[in-house]
This record gives sequence, structure tokens and C-alpha cells, in this order.
Amino acid sequence: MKISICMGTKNEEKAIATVIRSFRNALKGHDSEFVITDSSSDRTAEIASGLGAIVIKQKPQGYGIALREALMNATGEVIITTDCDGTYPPEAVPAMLKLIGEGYDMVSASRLKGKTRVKNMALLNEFGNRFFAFAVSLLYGCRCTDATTGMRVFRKEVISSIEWTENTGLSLELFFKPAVLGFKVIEMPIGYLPRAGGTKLNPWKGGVEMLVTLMRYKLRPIRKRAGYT
Ligand SMILES: Nc1nc2c(ncn2[C@@H]2O[C@H](COP(=O)(O)OP(=O)(O)O)[C@@H](O)[C@H]2O)c(=O)[nH]1
Ligand SMILES: [Mg+2]
Repeated sequence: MKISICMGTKNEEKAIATVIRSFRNALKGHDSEFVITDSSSDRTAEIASGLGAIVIKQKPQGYGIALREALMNATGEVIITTDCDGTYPPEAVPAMLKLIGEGYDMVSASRLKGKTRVKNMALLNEFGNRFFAFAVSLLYGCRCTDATTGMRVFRKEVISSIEWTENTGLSLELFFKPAVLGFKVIEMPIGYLPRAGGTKLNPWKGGVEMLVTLMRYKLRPIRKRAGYT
């Protein structure tokens, strides 16, 4: 079974080599590919290509536009999303793949499930992440503890059968659209590690964009793409 690991990268030269090597190690025994949309002015792309990743260059336009491009170019039967910052533990991937093997269509890594305070997460981000999980549960009827996580495992059909429109809100959209459309979705608790290098997203601007994403699909139907039932 081929597995694609998809990421957007913007000036992640401090993290890229460790992220690629550690995910490759966690996926030992599987056929895998790294598909990276890169908008860096540092050596991220060069390092990633040197380690065998497929690198697509894109001018910086935001998290979701970059990640979507990587997702659209993935050829694996299973697709993993993650941030290129060292915060998501690759050791969690085998257990997530096991759940896919048991019949789930998407496994979402929850940084918040069962925790009162998340280590290595800024208080403002933690508050925002809890708020968005609550809002998604309330508005879309799919109970979740972390709707803004960057790490998930999908069966390819989930990615290819849905239209993805959001930028910073893509992480939310990747959770609630499959759930609303009836795909079998589950969360798995993970630890959250310290970030290598500085964040590339502004939490206030990102928060507003995510609110718009949440409202957009209360006003517009969520549908599969033409040709999928
Ligand atoms: N290609 C590309 N990647 C981006 C852009 N903005 C953010 N990223 C990447 O998206 C991922 C998530 O961003 P991150 O800074 O970790 O956000 P945080 O988790 O909210 O702190 C990281 O791998 C970033 O390098 C962008 O404009 N273009
Ligand atoms: Mg991150």
C-alpha cells in the first residue's frame, strides 16, 4: 500500500530534514512518497529534494492553498497530512494506519483529547483550538476535540471525492466535510512537541479566516464532486 505524506512548507529549513527522516522511519516497510508544496526563500526545497521528496514550488499564498496543491498531486492510496515543524509525533502514525486498516476513512490526530492543558501550545492557540472544536461539534453535528489539527490520515477517496475550497480554514474543512458526508471518521489522541523555528501563521488573522470557513458551509451545501456518489 502506497502512502503519501503531504505538507506545505514556508522557510522550514530548521525542521525539514528531521520531519522527512522521522516520518520515513515511522513508515518503514511501506512504499511512501513525500509531496511538498514549498514557498520558501531559504534552503527548505533544496534539502527536501535532496532527501527524495517531490517538491512543487508555489508563491506564498497561505497554508491551505499550499497543502491542497500537495494533496492534489499525491498518488498514494493513503494520504497523511502534517505540518513541517516537528510538532506532530510520527510515532503516532502506525496506530493511525491501523485504524484505517480497520475500516475508518479518516483518522484525525487530536492534540487536545483528554487534556486539561496542552504542553508546548501557546495559551491563545489552545483557547482557539478548543473553541473551534466546540464550534464544529455544535454547527456540524460531528463531535470532535480538535478540528484544527495539522495531522490526519485519509483514505485517498476522501481527498479525491470532495471539493476543497478553504485556505487557513482547510484544516477545519478537512474534518467537517468528510464527517458530514458520512465518511467514517475517528480521532486519536497524540502528544504535541515543541516547534522547530517560528510559526508561519498569525493566530488572529487565521482565527478570523476560520470563522468565515465555519459560516460559509452553514450557508452553502457540502457536496461530493461531480462523478462521486
Ligand atoms: N507553501 C506554504 N506553506 C505554508 C504557508 N504558510 C504556512 N505554511 C506551512 O504550513 C504549515 C503550518 O504552519 P505553522 O507555521 O506550523 O502553523 P501553526 O501550526 O499554526 O503554528 C507549516 O509547515 C508551514 O511551513 C504558505 O504560505 N505557503
Ligand atoms: Mg504547526
